[in-house]
Amino acid sequence: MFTLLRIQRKFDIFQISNKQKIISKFSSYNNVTNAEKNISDALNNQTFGQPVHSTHPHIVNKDELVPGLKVEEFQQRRARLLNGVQKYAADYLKEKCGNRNHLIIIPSSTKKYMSDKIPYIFRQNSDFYYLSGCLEPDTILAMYIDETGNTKSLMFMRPKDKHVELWEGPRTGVDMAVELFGLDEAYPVDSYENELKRHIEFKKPLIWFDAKSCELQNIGEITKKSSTSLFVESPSAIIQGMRLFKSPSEQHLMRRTCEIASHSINEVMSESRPGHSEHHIFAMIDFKCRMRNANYLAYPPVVASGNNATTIHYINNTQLLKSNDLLLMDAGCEYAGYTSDITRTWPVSGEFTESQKILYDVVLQLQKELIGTLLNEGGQTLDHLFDTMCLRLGKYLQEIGLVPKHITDVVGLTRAGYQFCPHHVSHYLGMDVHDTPLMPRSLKLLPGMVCTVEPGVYISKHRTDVPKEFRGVGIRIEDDILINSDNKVEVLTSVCCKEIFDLENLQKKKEIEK
Ligand SMILES: [Mn+2]
Repeated sequence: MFTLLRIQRKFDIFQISNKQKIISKFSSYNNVTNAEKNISDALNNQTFGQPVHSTHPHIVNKDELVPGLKVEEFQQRRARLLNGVQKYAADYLKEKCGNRNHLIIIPSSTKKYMSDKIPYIFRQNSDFYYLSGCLEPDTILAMYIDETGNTKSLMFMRPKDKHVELWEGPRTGVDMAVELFGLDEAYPVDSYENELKRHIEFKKPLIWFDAKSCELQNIGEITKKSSTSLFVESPSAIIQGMRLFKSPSEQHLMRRTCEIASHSINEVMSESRPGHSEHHIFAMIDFKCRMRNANYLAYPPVVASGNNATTIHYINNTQLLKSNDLLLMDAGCEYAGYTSDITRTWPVSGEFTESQKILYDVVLQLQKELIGTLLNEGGQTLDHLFDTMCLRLGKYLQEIGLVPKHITDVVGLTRAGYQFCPHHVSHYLGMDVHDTPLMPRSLKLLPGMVCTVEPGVYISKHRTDVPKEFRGVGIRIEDDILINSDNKVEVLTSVCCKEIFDLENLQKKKEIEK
């Protein structure tokens, strides 16, 4: 209870600071012409540790730091966060900690290896990327605000190293970091301990650091060791409170990642045939998303045919597709740090059987109703939407004879519905697939929020309490939804087919094209 209250307060703090007009106190990037000149000069003999406009004009536009986002947006985020922690401390931590100086420390991800020197694809820590725009591993962002409201952002970078760069590719280095990321100062990562000690001695700040999520082991230890005499608080809930609301540029990126996955899934549905393996379908969706410039799939996709679809997290993807089966695919991609998350279920043969059609129609009607309920009674929060789903699913399944007629009360029908769909109907979506998990699903939906709507029905082949023709079937339909600036429900994945007529036509159309 106590933790929840703290998270709620950290969320509220942002709501208040969000309404204030925060004036950026950063000065080092004001002289844009100078900065641009320096960057372009530097490019003659050096490159950066991530795509920038000069080296990758096909990825990053002229005025952007990373695809879709300008450096000013990152500066504003840092300023809002600093104001947020100061306000939170003034309201709730006064008695425990009288200090008005705050230091926020956000480490990046580190590289991970599958075996000796063989790396996994690197993925940046979302909080770190959200606040810095930096795509390099083993880097630290530190932000500071004092009692008079003076702020500073600095980063500890991996230094340039000719030998290592020969193997691993270029690093941005210390010298270019200030201008590229719009910081006040930059230091080599080796000097972190000394700089931290100096700052702590001089300012005695309240430290905002989340040791649990810190992947950089030595940085975690140094930070803990250096701050033993100080009050340490996690900044995660405040940052997630910010990330929960997507800015206009983020909304644009969400639209893009959802479009990429939607078009790709339409193609996969039209090209899948009996005899393919689930593994082939995985390869197809991966290929099609990347060909549309997604970085990679956002998660290992579920490609589950027939009874496999009743295992909710089935990712083995090893079975062959059989003619009379349904195929459930839960797949999404990551584009410029933003993810999509879609599920479609379609008939392998291109035609639903009668019983499949009946069950699919229940899930489809329910899913469309739930989307229509968002922002209204029964759909004002994700938890409300879940209750609505369970009750209606219970009722609709009763209508087709899968739930006993004698159950008539709300609790009984809700429980019956839940037995057929034992997962939540929605989660927040953004830079992470299960985005901002510290944010409760009991928050009222507001403009800028993105979530999924994903009811399902799962009936194992071993169940004996439903008619035989409905056994061994898993169906889920999942779309991604934005509450847009007009406070309207915008379905970001609306181009992805889900009507029975369209699904049955996709394969036929593909045959005619040949
Ligand atoms: Mn989902």
